[in-house]
Amino acid sequence: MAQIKIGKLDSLIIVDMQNDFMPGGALPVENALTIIPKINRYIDIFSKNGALIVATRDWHPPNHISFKTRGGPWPPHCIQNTKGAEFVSDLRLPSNSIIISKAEDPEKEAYSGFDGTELNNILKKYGVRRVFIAGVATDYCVKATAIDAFRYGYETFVLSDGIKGVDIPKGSVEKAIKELLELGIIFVDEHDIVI
Ligand code: VGL
Ligand code: ZN
Repeated sequence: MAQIKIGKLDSLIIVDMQNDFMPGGALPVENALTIIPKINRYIDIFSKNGALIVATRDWHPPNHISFKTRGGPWPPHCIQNTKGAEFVSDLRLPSNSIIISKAEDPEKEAYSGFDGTELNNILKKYGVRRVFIAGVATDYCVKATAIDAFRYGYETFVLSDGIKGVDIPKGSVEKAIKELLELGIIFVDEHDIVI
């Protein structure tokens, strides 16, 4: 068991905890509601210790290329300024959280929170060295965000008890976790964090 002390050079990155990814939403992630209390606990721990809280959101125009209506793999979801794109109301995001909107270009899929956004510049500006990633979906946006964080030079942790995947196609969650581990990304859970 690791003993990780959270501090000012750390960032909690909460990926896409939006209504459309919850059960009943347009692109539901099974059991995604169950990680909300856990993520709220992480928010408490990280903010108490002065870490930067970041929340990414999938923020598509209505004609996004990833939608089935345009031959893409996904039903229309997280359309800008709709209820489905709002953060889950039970998520206790602090008012000073950094919100990163992504995948806004209608012609380009962007799973990573770093892709086409200011996220790397913001993390650098705050002097962040380690990132801890939670949210959905393990096999898409969590995975892509973790890989980019690692490539940009951040020590990258995935919070294994704070993620859920879509597993489309079947086996993609397991494959994603294997890929992240092989790259050098570290999986930890609440027990590894000193409170
Ligand atoms: C996501 C599929 C499509 C995600 C976003 O947040 O992981 N997955 N758009
Ligand atoms: Zn999307």
